[in-house]
Amino acid sequence: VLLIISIGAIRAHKSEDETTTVERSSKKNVYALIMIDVQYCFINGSLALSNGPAGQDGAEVIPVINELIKKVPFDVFAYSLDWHPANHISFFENLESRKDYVLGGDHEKYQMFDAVTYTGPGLETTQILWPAHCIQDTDEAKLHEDLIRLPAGDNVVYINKGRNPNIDSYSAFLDNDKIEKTPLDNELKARNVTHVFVTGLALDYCVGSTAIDAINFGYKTYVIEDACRGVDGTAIEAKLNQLEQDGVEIVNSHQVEQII
Ligand code: VGL
Ligand code: ZN
Repeated sequence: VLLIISIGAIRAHKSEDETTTVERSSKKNVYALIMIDVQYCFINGSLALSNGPAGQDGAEVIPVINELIKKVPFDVFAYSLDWHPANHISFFENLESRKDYVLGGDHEKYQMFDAVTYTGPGLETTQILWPAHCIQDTDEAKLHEDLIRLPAGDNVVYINKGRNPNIDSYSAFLDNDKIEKTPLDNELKARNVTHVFVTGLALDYCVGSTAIDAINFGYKTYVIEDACRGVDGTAIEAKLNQLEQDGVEIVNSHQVEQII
């Protein structure tokens, strides 16, 4: 038995080395640009970043992203849209209808932008109470018209997230409880993507969560800082530092051409 185990161990060792060598010499880098939620709701709509602390102008990411699309030879482009049903759990306006699920009861004490913990059958989540935003098929849920919108196809994917009324989805990969995947990971893996560059809105929520999940799903992950804006304009530096500590590379849009 010992002999068999040790032979197995040697084999495993050997094949591991071989795979590493093969991967190093032949694995091609495939680069994706991910554009998070460049929608009117976050620019001049119901959750406009300009209303946040040290208000930011979400529209400023558009020329930066357009330049990247035009100048940098990305292999794959992914657009996400925050895409909520009207009864979504993240809306402050829906707190009353979900009051039976508020941990500790007492739903009346909560205000817009507070965090509330909901528990109940199939529900266990801490949720910031956002103003109703990005409701499916409304005008403000559209991508901003100035953003270059490539037609969906071989190298272009569109991801609508936050569709489940009972759980939010900051990340374009996974819901906030990390249970249900969107199609993004599979779409990127199907195209052999190895490196992702994350841009868009908002840095401190959907961009950040997408970048962290990208690392967890095995992608070399970059955030292009001048192609992002945040909800809390006072905390951008801190958020970037935190992402860097978590393994994300923070780059400027002008550096991207040298990386690819
Ligand atoms: C977002 C808050 C709520 C975002 C989406 O796109 O960053 N933030 N829903
Ligand atoms: Zn949302």
